[in-house]
Amino acid sequence: MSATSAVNGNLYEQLHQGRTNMYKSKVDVVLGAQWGDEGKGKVVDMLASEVDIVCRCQGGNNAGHTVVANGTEFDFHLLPSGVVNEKCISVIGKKLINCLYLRFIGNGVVIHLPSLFDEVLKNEAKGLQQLEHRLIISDRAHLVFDFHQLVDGMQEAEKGGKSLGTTKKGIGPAYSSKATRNGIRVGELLGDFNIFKEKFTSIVNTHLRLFPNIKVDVDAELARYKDYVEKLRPYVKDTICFLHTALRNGKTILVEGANAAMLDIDFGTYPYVTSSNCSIGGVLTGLGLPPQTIGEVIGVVKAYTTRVGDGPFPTEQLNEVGELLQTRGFEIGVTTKRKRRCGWLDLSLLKYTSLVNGYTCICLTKLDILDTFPEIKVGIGYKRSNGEKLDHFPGTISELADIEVEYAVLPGWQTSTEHIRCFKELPENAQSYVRFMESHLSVPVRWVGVGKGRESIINVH
Ligand code: 2SA
Ligand code: GDP
Ligand code: MG
Repeated sequence: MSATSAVNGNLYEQLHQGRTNMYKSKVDVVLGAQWGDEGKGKVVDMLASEVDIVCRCQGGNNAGHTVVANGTEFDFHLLPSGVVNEKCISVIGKKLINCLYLRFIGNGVVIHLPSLFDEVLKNEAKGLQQLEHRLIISDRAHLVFDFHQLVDGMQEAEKGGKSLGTTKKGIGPAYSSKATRNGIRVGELLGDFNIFKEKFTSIVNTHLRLFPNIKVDVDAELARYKDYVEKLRPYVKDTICFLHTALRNGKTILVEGANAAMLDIDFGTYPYVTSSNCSIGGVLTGLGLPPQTIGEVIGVVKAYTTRVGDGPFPTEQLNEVGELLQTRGFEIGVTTKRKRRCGWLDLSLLKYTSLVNGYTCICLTKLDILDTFPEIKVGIGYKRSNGEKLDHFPGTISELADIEVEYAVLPGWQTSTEHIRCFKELPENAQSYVRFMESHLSVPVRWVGVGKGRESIINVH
């Protein structure tokens, strides 16, 4: 029956009219479009100088985001990237702190406290100041304990040749505890310590039943966590109200996605994925934001493809091309120091992650790494071994094992692009490479990265 009547008119049309917007600003999002390490840290740092609050919404210290500012290299794992922003004025409590933006760890993140405090100390030693006034942690974020990390290592060892290649930072086991409702949140550590003690003992016992070989000194751990309580307290807030108030007051917010769409627990190459939603959905659930608050969705795409850890990788080059990409691109994991696997750009994969994330623009990084190649291949389609063309990204590992990649071969430019700052000054073949990708994805490329530093960026439009 139609919802149109003489009295009420078309109810469906009315539903879409007269929407009010209570927010003065939007949340812009930076997301990894491949298997991670696309250069999200650099993009966040580049944009952070214009924003008030930078947020992490998922993942933990499995992430490794590099920022090179004024010749100093910073690596961030749990802290959102970005170095120093002299512009912004942030309201903290009732004080106005003039200078440095807020870093925000949302409810969707899993936090290993010893690593967080190490990271804070390390960055303070490198010159980042006043983190205690500028870091806000959600009371709903879950804790990663050392035993989660032991279990991560043990699960990997048990899988033998079929391991996932995790970072062994305890991410999967911590999200498992969350999903089975045995996890412990930051807010619970700051509450009644006897309740924390009870919950901690119980969660350890659960893990000992499943993994009798792990060693956990419960008393020593409890003493360690008791020490963290007062250290942690100044950072912890109800982050949901805080963010919504900031949006109503017109504060600018940038979200730094960790990992990447192809590592998303739902949309990635399951089970060779991480344990969180690293695509746009994780931004909403990991910070408590409604969809209408989202502004730009910036997909960060490396000019070729890399993957660290195991799992399918259709355009991987297990040959001198892959080796050259690895060495020229210094493709080494920031967290685990593992060599990253390398291959050509894969547009089938990017079309898929673009569907899921809805990129409004792209930042293409590491174009300079392709500078020496006489010809460059780009994956433009998949077909099955029986010749059938695929119009979607396969959902299972066995289907992925059966695909062949169709390539377009583009001419290289064989000139250094590192010093170039204007799109029109890029060699013609480099411009064509960018335009080729843009036209296949129907998403504008807004920036092109040609070096590690903040300054090594070309504004395309
Ligand atoms: P986990 O530890 O449970 O999240 O691992 C599951 C899969 O997710 C991959 N993964 C990553 N891939 C790329 N970069 C990541 N961060 C580090 C970096 C990685 C490093 O920035 O370089 O240092 O090795 C990251 N974190 C997780 C992981 O390889 C597994 O395939
Ligand atoms: P993230 O996890 O996405 O933040 O990326 P990582 O920091 O793990 O890895 C990206 C690496 O590429 C870092 O070493 C960056 O300094 C570097 N990088 C980022 N953009 C560029 C670029 O345009 N050119 C070059 N040569 N290096 C870049
Ligand atoms: Mg990384």
